[in-house]
Amino acid sequence: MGSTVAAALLLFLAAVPAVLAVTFQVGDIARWSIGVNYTTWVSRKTFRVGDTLEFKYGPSHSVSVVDKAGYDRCDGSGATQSFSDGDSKINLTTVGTMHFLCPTPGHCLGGMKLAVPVLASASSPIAPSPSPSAGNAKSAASAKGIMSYGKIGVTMVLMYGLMR
Ligand SMILES: [Cu+2]
Repeated sequence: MGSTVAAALLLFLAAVPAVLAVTFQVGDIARWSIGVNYTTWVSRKTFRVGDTLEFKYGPSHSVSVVDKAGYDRCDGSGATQSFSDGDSKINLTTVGTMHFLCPTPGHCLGGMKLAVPVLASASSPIAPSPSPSAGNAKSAASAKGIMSYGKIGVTMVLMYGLMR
């Protein structure tokens, strides 16, 4: 019995990181191609450190990691990383905005540009915590609950004493 509980606990602990880290297929079923609004695609999602972007695309496309200036100008000449294997997985390792574009001439202007805001990982200690006042209100409420249980307990003991 004890070992079953321990095994279940281990399984749970092992499963947690897999649940927290997400792989996003860029563009979903539209993949990485011309004519997709990646600003809209990004706006519907939350990206965190530890997540992965997966770009899937045909042979006419590539993926370049650029800075904001390159993204704004559709200029891939300053790319820090480039991929053209058709299925590129890029880990989001730092907080901030990552910029991508397709360096094939005309494709970035055709919409193949992506700016992904990366937030701190959900398990990170720098993640926002509830405000102190909310925490106090919550503990006050639970203290009140404990007090009323205490009153019921005392009342029952007194009644038991009277009945004897
Ligand atoms: Cu392209």
